[in-house]
Amino acid sequence: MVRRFTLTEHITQQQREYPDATGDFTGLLSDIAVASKIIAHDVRRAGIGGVLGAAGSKNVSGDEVKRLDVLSNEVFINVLERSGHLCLMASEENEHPISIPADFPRGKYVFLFDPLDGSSNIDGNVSVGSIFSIFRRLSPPGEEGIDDLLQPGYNQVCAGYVLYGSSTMFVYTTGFGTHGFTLDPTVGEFILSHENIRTPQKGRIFSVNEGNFRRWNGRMRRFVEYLKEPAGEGRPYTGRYIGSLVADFHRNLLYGGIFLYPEDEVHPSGKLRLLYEAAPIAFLAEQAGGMATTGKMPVREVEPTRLHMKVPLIVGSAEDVRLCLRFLRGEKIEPDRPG
Ligand code: P6P
Repeated sequence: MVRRFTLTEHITQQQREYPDATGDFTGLLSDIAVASKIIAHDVRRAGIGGVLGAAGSKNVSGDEVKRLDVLSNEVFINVLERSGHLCLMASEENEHPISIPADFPRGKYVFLFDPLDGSSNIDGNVSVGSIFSIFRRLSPPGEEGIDDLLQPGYNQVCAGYVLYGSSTMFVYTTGFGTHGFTLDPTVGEFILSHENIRTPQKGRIFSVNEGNFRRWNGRMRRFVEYLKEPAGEGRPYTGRYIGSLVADFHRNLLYGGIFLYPEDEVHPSGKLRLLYEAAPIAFLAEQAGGMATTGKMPVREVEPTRLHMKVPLIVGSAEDVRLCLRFLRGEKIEPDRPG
């Protein structure tokens, strides 16, 4: 019989890297997996569960909220607030930090999440995902607050996403590599399917919403035009854009390539949120051998100033990201010489 390594076993094995571990973190990740399975069940039957369509409101970032956004948000909050591992949470769907109710124990971690990223696609049955980031609290017990949440990406103790795609995948890192698990619905367990993912150093895919082309600065335009030039050695790149960050990122992580959501005239700081989208994605990419930058600095070095602040995101295969940075610095890249 083939040995099937479950997520719980993998987390427990990783816990052994920390001799003084209390099992707190293992419990938290297991609870995140439980919430993910509940959401996967709801997403998979959305069309018949009466949870498609708009919820009739907008979130703090101005995005239209879908019924499944509300449902997924409630699942994460209800499962995790009682876990005893957290002292505070923050969600894309909540303008303010989410406190742990007084009748539940508080723990030493904070949890930031986008409960259902890409949900604008859900009515069209396109893949969506949940993204999360975990920090240790900085404040002493009883004094938790916004400063526990506004931490730079290099402070993350864990980052991950759940991809509700052709299969449901749980991908996470604790700084010991990026690992992928596929949900076996027959037993309700996430099974290790992609151990220690290594993203190709150079890809042939670029993922960007070219509808914004005219809004980009000239250097970004030149970079994307360069990728599209038929020039032998791997160009033109293939354009692949789903419009769902987790789905676009996951494909490029495995195949190689570059994802871009740059700043433009309408999105002066880009569109993606730092704390629960760009920073966790950056951690996962770097742990797989990739790179993630705002175009001016590594994403994980950005010091957050606001809970829902946005940053430009350029992430993926290291050689492709470095080439993009050369264009953004204004270097002249000879057309016939690879970047
Ligand atoms: P656009 C989904 O709304 C999202 O937040 C990300 O998942 C995705 O990468 C991006 O926005 C798509 O934005 O402007 O191309 O539709």
